[in-house]
Amino acid sequence: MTIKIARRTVIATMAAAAMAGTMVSTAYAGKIKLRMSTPATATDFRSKGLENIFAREVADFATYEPHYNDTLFKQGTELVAIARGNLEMSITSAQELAKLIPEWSIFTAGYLMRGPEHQRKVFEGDIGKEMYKLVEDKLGVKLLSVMYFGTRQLNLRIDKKINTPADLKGVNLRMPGTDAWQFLGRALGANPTPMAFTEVYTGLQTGAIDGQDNPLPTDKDKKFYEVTKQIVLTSHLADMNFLAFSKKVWDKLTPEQQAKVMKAAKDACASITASIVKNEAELVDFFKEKGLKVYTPDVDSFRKRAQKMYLESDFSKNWPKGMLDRINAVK
Ligand code: KDO
Repeated sequence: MTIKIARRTVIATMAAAAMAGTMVSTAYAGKIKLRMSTPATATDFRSKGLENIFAREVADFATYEPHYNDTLFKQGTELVAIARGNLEMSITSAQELAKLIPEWSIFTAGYLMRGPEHQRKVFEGDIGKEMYKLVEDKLGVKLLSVMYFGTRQLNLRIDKKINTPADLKGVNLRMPGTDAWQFLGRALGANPTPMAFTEVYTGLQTGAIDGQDNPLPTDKDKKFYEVTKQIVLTSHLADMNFLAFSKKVWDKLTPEQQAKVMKAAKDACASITASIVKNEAELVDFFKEKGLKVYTPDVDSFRKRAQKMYLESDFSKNWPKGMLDRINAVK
């Protein structure tokens, strides 16, 4: 009798377990590990926003494990690592996506995106749905949310007054390593040099480069003001990042867990955007107090040159038909 009950009990338990599906496997398998790799520092607004908000909101079923300063994967290799199942999350960019999906290069064009609100409306609307689907289908990466990263400005260690693109002729401007970034450097009139983000401070300190471009909050967080003399407010790219998530991991989550991950991403990215907007507004005075010259050049001359170069570039041949007008039409 005992044996029979035991067998029936075992069968019933296994059937219940099968019906519960992932609930049982997730429960027994413990928390899902979400490794995130970024070249950014631990003090960067994006890093802090993800730790304080995203990590907390998914904590009942996932362990968020950030790796800063390129210590897990080198800048620009994260998307392939996620696609190969060796990484779960990263903070990616249109420039990195464009390397793998040429249509994305439209979002690397200088003077196109107008700022955080424009970015949010573009990527939370049909354009975002279409462009995110390309990434899911081609890379197995799910972009959870856009975040404003700040507007990129020139930051130089040389004294030369910069008013128009002609003034950047021969200036050795560090730009991140992808083709899209190098093209942006040329579109500004400079001589672009590829260099990893984590090497930029030393490059400025030693004179290996004449300058770099990043949003003001990054210039402060990385203390670039210690080794540079001026900030030229070209405002050449309202920059944005995307919280990238492994589709393989996403597909294993329950619908409730997927909803929590999505909400956690949106909450974190909204907070990061607000922090960067607020911080950016205060930083001109900060850099002037640090002894840097901070001034606005003839921005129109930079805008006109850059937009012409992008429209005539090979990049534009890959832009989805009508997409440029659709992006500009988002108010
Ligand atoms: C940089 O290398 O200058 C850059 O700002 C490029 C961005 O796309 C992004 O990779 C960023 O670095 C890192 O997140 C570090 O801030």
